[in-house]
Amino acid sequence: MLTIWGRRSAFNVQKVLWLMGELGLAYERIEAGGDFGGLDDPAFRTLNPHGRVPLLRDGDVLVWESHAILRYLAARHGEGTFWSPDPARRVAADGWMDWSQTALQPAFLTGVFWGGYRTPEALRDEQALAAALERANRLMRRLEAQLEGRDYLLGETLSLADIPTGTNLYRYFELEIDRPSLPRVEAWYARLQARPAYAEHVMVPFGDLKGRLAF
Ligand SMILES: N[C@@H](CCC(=O)N[C@@H](CS)C(=O)NCC(=O)O)C(=O)O
Repeated sequence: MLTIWGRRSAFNVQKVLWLMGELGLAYERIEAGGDFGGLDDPAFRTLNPHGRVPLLRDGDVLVWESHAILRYLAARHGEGTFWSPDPARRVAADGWMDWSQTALQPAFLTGVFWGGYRTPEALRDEQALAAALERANRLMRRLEAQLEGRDYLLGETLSLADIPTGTNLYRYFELEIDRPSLPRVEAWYARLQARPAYAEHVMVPFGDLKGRLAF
């Protein structure tokens, strides 16, 4: 039995739950983080020394870091769909996953979502927020370019490349922010929204996070 620790409102947890849904995996989810707390408990720290969610347990195997979990689940359960034994086929998704973690997520999730929505108005650095939005919009235009002639980032079917990048879209399109024209990204987002696992695990209202920097 797979066990996943993490609250449903956590962006990094949502990526993993979405993939688990796509793979049709059965699992137990334990609430952790945010108002549920528990991340500093010694018992949790022995499982994940970093005190963060998501955390996955599969028998004796413990996996932390959302992208490590995505790759682990894809390798274990997604051969032929989300995983290929051929490194040359995997690497395209790897690139977008790492780009999402190191470029898009810092610009959008940290810079715009945290810097804007999660920061109380009086504490906001408007200049930094505007710069982050510009950066995020520029990166969204890269996705727009990649989607030319493709339904999903790597072609006709959903792949690991779509999971971390696509998880940004719900918040990106829900926030009241200036966005450039992104018709292909919007069409991609519509395709993702039509997937039951995306609707269930990523389209999670985030009103309880407004103006809250505590976690
Ligand atoms: N790089 C890590 C980041 C993990 C992380 O920071 N998770 C956040 C939730 S998205 C967390 O644990 N926050 C503390 C909390 O929820 O209380 C990953 O991708 O798994």
